[in-house]
Amino acid sequence: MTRPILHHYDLSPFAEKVRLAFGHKRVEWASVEVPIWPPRPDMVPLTGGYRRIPALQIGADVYCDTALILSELDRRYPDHALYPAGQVGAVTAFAAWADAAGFVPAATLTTSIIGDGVPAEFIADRIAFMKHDFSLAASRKAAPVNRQRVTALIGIIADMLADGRPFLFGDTLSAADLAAYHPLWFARSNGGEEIARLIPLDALAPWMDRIGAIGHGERTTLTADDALAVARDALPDPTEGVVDGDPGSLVAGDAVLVQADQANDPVRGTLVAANAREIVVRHSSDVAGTVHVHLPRLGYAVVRDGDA
Ligand SMILES: N[C@@H](CCC(=O)N[C@@H](CS)C(=O)NCC(=O)O)C(=O)O
Repeated sequence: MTRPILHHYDLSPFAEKVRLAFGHKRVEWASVEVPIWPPRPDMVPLTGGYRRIPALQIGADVYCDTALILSELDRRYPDHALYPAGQVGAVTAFAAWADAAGFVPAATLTTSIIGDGVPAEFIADRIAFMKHDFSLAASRKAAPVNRQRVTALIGIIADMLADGRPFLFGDTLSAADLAAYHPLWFARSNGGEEIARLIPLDALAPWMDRIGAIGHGERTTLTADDALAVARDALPDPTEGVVDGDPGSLVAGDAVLVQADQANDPVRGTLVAANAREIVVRHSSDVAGTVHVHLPRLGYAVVRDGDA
């Protein structure tokens, strides 16, 4: 099977979800290190404009957003399912909520401690892209509100684990655990001892340690140039299973723009297929050749290019 390639940086909480998924499924993968702030000239030709981290490349297919990346990993490596049978909907909905609830509050509590060491370029980029200020001063000012938000997340996780179950949805790890875990992982790994004052994690420590112990599977390193060559030398997989049935009445062959609800990094290309779970767009460039860019349906809208 073609080796999956993860475009990411080590500090990325969302990428940690996928690295742990590789560990859980015992998958061999290749790591392409991406700069922590753009420009990302070697990644964007593969994603058609999506700039966020991580992106998963398998040959000439590129999967954006961890929600879809994890379900694609389940499709290709069904053992140790992250969306367990009978719980797919509940896990998907919980994970979408936890991703949104935890990431910015936990990251901003962390920068309220370490913000002085954060490069000015990073702060300026995230203000422009996310309209969010990670500077020390702004993070400290926002700390009381972010503590409340993270406390709510921790309370829900604690409630779910209260009956002694090892993972949020039962005996096995699911995408729900990874979504609830990654913001707390980032805070615990980067916030030093002081983070315990802002985010009391003691009650969740056994659950977090259980997840951390999964590790990242077998990781090798690949250059960005080599990843582009992999895409150029491959053909996208047939899109069987993703039937032509877009609820917005678009059809395969239309020039489209796929826009996230919560971020401004639209993907441009030609619609290949779309259904209730996934949108597939063809994108071509000299450096990457023709790729299929896959995005989740939940949280994204596809419109005719020019109508946006
Ligand atoms: N919904 C996306 C969110 C990804 C995301 O926001 N990732 C962060 C890094 S952890 C990011 O891309 N930040 C801006 C950037 O690096 O350009 C997912 O699940 O993959």
